[in-house]
Amino acid sequence: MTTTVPTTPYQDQKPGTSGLRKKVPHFQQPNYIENFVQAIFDSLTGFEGQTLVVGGDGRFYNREVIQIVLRMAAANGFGRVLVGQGGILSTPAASNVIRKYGAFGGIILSASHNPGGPTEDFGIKYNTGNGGPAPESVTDAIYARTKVIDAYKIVTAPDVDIDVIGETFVEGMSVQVIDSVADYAALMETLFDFPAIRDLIGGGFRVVFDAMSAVTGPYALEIIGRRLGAGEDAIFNAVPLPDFGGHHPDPNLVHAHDLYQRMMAADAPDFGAASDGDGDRNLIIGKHIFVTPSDSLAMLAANAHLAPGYAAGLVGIARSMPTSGAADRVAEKLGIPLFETPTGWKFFGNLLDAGMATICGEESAGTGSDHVREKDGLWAVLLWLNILAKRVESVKAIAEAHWATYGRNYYARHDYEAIDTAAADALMAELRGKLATLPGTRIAGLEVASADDFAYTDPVDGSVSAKQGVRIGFVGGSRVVFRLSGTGTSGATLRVYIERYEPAGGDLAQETPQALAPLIAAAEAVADIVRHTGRTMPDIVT
Ligand code: G16
Repeated sequence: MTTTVPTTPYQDQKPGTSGLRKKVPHFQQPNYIENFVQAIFDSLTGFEGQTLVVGGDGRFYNREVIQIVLRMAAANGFGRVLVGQGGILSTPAASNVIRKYGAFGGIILSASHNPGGPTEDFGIKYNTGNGGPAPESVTDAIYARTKVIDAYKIVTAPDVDIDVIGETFVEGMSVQVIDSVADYAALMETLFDFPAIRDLIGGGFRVVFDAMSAVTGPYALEIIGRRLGAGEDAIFNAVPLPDFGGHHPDPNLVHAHDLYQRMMAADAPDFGAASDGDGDRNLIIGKHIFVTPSDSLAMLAANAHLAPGYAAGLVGIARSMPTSGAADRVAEKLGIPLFETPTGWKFFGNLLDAGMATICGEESAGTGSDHVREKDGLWAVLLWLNILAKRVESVKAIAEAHWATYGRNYYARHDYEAIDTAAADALMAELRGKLATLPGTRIAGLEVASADDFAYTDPVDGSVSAKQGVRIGFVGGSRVVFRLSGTGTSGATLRVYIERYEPAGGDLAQETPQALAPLIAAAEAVADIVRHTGRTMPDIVT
């Protein structure tokens, strides 16, 4: 039986960089989930009788919310829902399921790399029929609806057993619980040379993967552990836990420190990797060398033709604005376009759909391609392994050869987390206020060549996204970029992106902190971070 339940709106349900993310207790307020889900459905048309995909990264509250979504999808008229077994679907796997089964869209329950648990983070994101995050036009419509919503629709029905593969019905709507891994693993086999990777690993090449007690465990066990023969012992923290074992499932050098230590040890394996809460991010560490996400994008693009799925070459490369310019040089050499988009994977969707870009990447540890419409952590790992299998060189040798050809973009991101929102806004406002006067002046000894607030005009639909980050470029090609994160859940997070280009033939073997020291000083001088935030050090350096 369908009931229309009166509700009152919340004013804070504005989706951020990637969906609505809040603390679990916030989501547990009366009707908070129901309002948002109904606002999603109210913003869509034509889904009656269609298929919805639902899954998440297994974090705390995932199962409860799935049951609510099932009852509301039935009440709103969907014909079928595909649910990952146990409620598990990595974000790229969900994107694949949406595309493969021609679904109308999908609801992905994740707060990505943010911690999980009863007092930690939860998130809801809507993806459209192309498998990608809803564009701003849709998220804006959802937000507008949340502010005035006065009722939601739900059926009365018992919980569906989402642990058993098979079909059940909720008030006439089919619910199919599907294997979380099978479709994704099959897709990966079409893209990469599995026999070559198997031979590499069989020949003694040692691979380790840290699933960080998050969603990629089952995927990595099946693909890397079994199909590629690395064995189950090669996968650490392989069981998805609702609280990620109390850890922060963010594959960076701080939160994947154990992996880093292991890869720097004398007897390190040849290749180490990790993924995040929902499986869309990646960390790549070769024996004794960390590969920055920006470099990884460039190196993957330069070598992608070695994988069967990309043997025909790339049509274009896209990167988010704060991502380093390393990929630009690869695009230039390949004679293909390079697109610079705002932060947020959703901005790649149009380029991928229009066949204008094949590979995309972001400094925030996201890389992916046109195989789905999300960034894809395991995809990046497998492409690296495919390249390693074909080049039969170490990660370090590949990286050094790359820099020798293209030059090196020394790069770091400094995050100042949970700072006072008003202080962060003031810092950005002050910066914006002086942009026009900066070119031609010197900051901490460096001459400013350009200063602006990045605005993007989508080349496909002409939509404009303004105020996407302050960029200050220096003579010689170095730059610092400032923006506030759109994914944090406590106060504001200031991100400072620092990049210095060293051409081929220059000093390519410096330590990154030393290479960037003058720029770090310039960032402080121009933004007055200490004065605004009271912080003398970033919380995280990646
Ligand atoms: C999301 C987005 C990414 C973005 C990242 C960081 O990733 O999908 O495009 O780069 O957030 O965004 P921000 O700098 O605004 O915090 P994820 O992995 O959290 O879904």
